[in-house]
Amino acid sequence: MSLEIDKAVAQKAVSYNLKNVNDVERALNSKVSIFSPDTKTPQQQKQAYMQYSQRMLDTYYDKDSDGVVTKGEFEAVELDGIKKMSEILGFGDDAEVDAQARQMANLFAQKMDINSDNQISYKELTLFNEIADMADGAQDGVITAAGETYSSELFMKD
Ligand SMILES: [Ca+2]
Ligand SMILES: [Ca+2]
Ligand SMILES: [Ca+2]
Repeated sequence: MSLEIDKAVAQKAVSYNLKNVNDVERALNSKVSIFSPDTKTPQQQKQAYMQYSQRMLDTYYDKDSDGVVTKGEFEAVELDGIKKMSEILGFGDDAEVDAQARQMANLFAQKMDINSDNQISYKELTLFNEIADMADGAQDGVITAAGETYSSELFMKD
């Protein structure tokens, strides 16, 4: 495992522990770099995406640490993030906001589970991260939060 991937995964912590407006700002402006100086060939790049994706799942989504991220675990983490963000930004916490957040997290988890086996695999997250990386115009291992948003919008389209 490269130091770059360790560092990138650690840098994402703020996005999964939102506490105040500063955190939200940092999360929305986040930018990680997952390629090392040795990441050169397309195979090495693929390896970096896969390792980063597996580490992200292990670190932030596998809540019961059983080595598997269920669709439910993924959805719960995403819902928590959406709800915290709307709470901090003052979008309120009424039934409508709550229903929208639930719908969004549910749809995202459903689309992320490409093969519909009720688990989110590193392969599925790898595809997401490859698209997120390319969204800034360069497949250079630099993934921005804006790229992730672009990728999730693409995933959630029919
Ligand atoms: Ca699990
Ligand atoms: Ca799956
Ligand atoms: Ca990029």
